[in-house]
Amino acid sequence: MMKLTDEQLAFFDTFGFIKFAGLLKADHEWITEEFEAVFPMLEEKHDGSKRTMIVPFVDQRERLCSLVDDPRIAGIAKSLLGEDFNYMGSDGNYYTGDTPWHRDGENRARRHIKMALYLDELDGSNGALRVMPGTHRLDDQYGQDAAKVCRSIGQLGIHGADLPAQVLDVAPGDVLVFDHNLFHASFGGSSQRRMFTLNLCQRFKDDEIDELRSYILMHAHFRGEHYYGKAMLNSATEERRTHLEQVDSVCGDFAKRTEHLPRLPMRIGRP
Ligand SMILES: O=C(O)CCC(=O)C(=O)O
Repeated sequence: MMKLTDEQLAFFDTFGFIKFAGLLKADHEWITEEFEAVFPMLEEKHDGSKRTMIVPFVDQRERLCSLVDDPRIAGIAKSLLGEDFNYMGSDGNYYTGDTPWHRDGENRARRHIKMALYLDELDGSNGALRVMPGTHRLDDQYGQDAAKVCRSIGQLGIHGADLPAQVLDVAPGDVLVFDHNLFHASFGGSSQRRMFTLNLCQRFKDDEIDELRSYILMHAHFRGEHYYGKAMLNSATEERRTHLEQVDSVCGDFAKRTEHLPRLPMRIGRP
């Protein structure tokens, strides 16, 4: 099982991201094949006019699900989130164009991270992810000031690509990991930029279960009793179950209490 060093942990704590160059290089071929195998489930083909997204993504294919158990991926997750981290879902994308500066969340109670796998070589000129180091520190004055600048960028007359940031150039097989609180964006991408994510977090404490319920509702890929896709649940080992159990139990419980309400659809298709 991979384990992050103290230096890597300090880097992540300080800057809010870390890049693992070449981590899954040997697996790039099958990962790309599996990625492509998910998209035919959509009736509409990606035509480049806007982003095409599938949620939950890795949950659609057993082999992609196995990434949650992979000792490199699980090792990073355990180092950053603890042995009993939660798998919180994933999205798969054919992006078109820019992604403006944003945070994926504002979490104070626990750490939420995203692992992003881009399947093509990218740099600052063609849509590589860029991050604003340190902005994950929500209560730090810098984090607050940076948030104001990012949100008022329209009025400032500055293009997002001109804000100070770290561009994370990627080659196939690299894994990018960042805190959901971190400001991130991408500019100059083509209409065929391929990427998928894994979202993971620390286990919710017993008195935070209402917050978990809200998270599940907000992310709206809860169907019937389950938040996860069939392949994810059916192929789960005991070890993987540790990372699914908290969300799945809340969904089961929630499903019973909301039987009379219409079910939320699985969010498959275009955002
Ligand atoms: O690659 C991109 O355009 C942005 C990715 C992103 O914002 C995300 O995954 O949260």
